[in-house]
Amino acid sequence: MAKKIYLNGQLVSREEARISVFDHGLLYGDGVFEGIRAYDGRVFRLSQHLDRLYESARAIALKIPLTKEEMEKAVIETLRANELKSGYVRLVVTRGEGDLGLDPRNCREPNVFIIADKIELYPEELYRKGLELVTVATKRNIPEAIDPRIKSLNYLNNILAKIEAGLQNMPEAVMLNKDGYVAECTGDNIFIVKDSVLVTPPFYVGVLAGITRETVMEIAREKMGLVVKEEVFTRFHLYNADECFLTGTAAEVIPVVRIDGRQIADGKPGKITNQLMKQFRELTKNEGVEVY
Ligand code: PXG
Repeated sequence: MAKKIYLNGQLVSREEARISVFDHGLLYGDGVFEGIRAYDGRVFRLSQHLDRLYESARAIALKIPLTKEEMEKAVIETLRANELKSGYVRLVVTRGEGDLGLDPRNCREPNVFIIADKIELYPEELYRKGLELVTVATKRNIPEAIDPRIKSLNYLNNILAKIEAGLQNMPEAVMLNKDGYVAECTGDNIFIVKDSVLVTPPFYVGVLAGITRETVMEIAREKMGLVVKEEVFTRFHLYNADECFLTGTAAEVIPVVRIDGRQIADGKPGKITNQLMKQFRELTKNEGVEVY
């Protein structure tokens, strides 16, 4: 359990880490966050996570009261204070305390907090056998309303999709965009493999710019010599894919073997997926900002 929480420049106990009920992060979901992982004393792709955090903040006109360098130090400090070598870091910046009106001009100062804790790993069996997905009726937010590239505290869109999957006893949901193109899952990006080419939806479909997505595209191109395309596709392409997998900070690379009751290829995790899983895990051991 997390012992020390970073809260606005100080490391405090769990009991002391409290935020006002007037914080607009809570009242309106007005804020941004990051989910980051540390592997054996190294923080994976920290600068990419911080870049995304600051871009999300800028998109919602939220000025983070720390420089990126200060934020990087704060993340490392928090991991050290919790004596964690491997784990999960949740970095949150809220609009701060305001009044009972949504106008952010009444919020004087953002609240910044960082939680470092053990990561709840998915059962290893899922990586060997693969996941089953179901397409849900809830569409991914349209970029013209709330751009899914903003990693904001307002996750109701994804939570509704997760609820729908859960009602069907399915572990994860495929979300389409308003035009019916495949977008992403509730907390992971999606890829298909067809004729040895990797395809993932482009940003304009309405997806989060996943750091794991980016890492996997890099591994596929540079280490495996594969062609990777960012192209729109539909459920037809999902059902007829040779392989399918999801990417995300928590899940890393996880195979998908069944979608909407259709078996994908032979129903077993694909060869390229297995190689990517291995290469990804290798990379997490060899790069990252050192904590100790
Ligand atoms: N799409 C969405 C909607 C996400 O929320 C991803 C894709 C994958 O992005 P990364 O950068 O992680 O490869 C996410 C990531 C959590 C949690 O605790 C959520 C995410 C990541 C880590 C933890 O719910 N979402």
